[in-house]
Amino acid sequence: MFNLILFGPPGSGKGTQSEKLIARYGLKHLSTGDLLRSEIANQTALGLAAKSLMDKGQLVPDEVVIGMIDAALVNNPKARGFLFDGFPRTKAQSVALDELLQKKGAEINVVLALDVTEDELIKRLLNRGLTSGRSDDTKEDVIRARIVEYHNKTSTVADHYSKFGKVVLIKGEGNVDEIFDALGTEIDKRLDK
Ligand code: B4P
Repeated sequence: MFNLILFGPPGSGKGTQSEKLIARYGLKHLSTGDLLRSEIANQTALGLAAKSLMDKGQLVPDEVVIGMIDAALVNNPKARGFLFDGFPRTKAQSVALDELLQKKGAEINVVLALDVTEDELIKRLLNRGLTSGRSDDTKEDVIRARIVEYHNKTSTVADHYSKFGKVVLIKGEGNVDEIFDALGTEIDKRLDK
């Protein structure tokens, strides 16, 4: 199995690059943001509880997203690997993910971290908010709250995987295809091993 975390702040291009990466490498895409938005669209109890947090730019509780990922791993026993997009977002989620993969005799092979300046993140998300219909993309104060959550809680995920030498920083600004090529180069190096 080949398991990849696409890491970075909100708006860094995780969703954009994930679409291209799963098409090239045949990995199963697991985006906790997409899973949560699907719960909201279906108006489940979980979705309604998550929406009030997401609308404020806050993270959803660890046990909720860990449960979703646990179920997704169980439901995809034949996957050749997973691309984790927007997960893990806390130290507890990282530890839980490592344990879930260990049960499958697998591990995270690499964490590709997209590096984008804060001004560019805000510009991209406000721009996406014009068409996405996402309530967390339309207000600048909510976008800033998401970036604060990222610095306070999510950046520790990179520290966790750095200890194992698994984090590679990728320039996340510029042309989408050039960024995709840079990500692909790092994946190919590891797939060849
Ligand atoms: P996510 O759905 O993960 O949303 P995101 O981080 O904002 O999106 P992403 O980073 O994928 O966007 P992209 O850059 O592709 O999370 C939403 C919310 O869900 C969180 O705030 C939280 O409340 C909750 N949540 C999700 N997972 C959770 C977890 N594990 N634990 C707790 N809570 C969780 O796109 C941004 C824009 O940039 C797009 O418009 C795109 O077109 C543009 N763009 C991309 N690349 C570009 C480039 N190179 N140049 C110019 N524009 C570019």
